Amino acid sequence: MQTLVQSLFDGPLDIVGDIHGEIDALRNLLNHLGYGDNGVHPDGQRLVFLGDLIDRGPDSPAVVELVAGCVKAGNAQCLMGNHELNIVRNERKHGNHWFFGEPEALAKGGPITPQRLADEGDTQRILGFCRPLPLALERADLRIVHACWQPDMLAIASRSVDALTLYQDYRDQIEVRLTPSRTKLSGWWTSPPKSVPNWRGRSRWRRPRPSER
Ligand SMILES: [Mn+2]
Repeated sequence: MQTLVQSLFDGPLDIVGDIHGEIDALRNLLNHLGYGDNGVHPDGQRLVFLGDLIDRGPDSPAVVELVAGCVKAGNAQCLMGNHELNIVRNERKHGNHWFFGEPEALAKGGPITPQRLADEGDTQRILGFCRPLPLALERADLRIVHACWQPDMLAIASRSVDALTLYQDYRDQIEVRLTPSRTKLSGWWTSPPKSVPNWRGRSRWRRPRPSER
């Protein structure tokens, strides 16, 4: 069974970060890099998308359709970003109202880019593509993740098969730690233990070991 940490393609890669609904920029980029339909490259190199395909830009459904076509053809791999996780969680955030078929409200600085709104068919196709996306890809010489390679978390992801379930499990644990009545754990969040070496340089947070709880 495929877990949330999967094998990265061998061979030469082009790695593409946050597209955020900018379909024209994506088409131009793939054309510039020599990719044809469904991500076929004459030299056999392949694409890795880092996630955050959607939101903010004008046409998120078209970006997902293009990337999904490349993945289905075996010419690309794609990670889940936090924006994909938001829609998998059915969570409205600024920039993703298109997914719920609604125009975006005015942003702080004025209207945002007009966005193509998803219809029911788009919604099902997009969820079908996004929900099973892996959180990380690795091979002997390269590891790829959307945001942060946090070894403890990646070890857990490598034993998990569903990002939504993993998120909910960890959300519950975080809630427990943030609840003042459960002070045994919650104190860790406001003052990380001094015994953690290089606390600021390592990562934003990590789970306390049992000895630190
Ligand atoms: Mn992101």
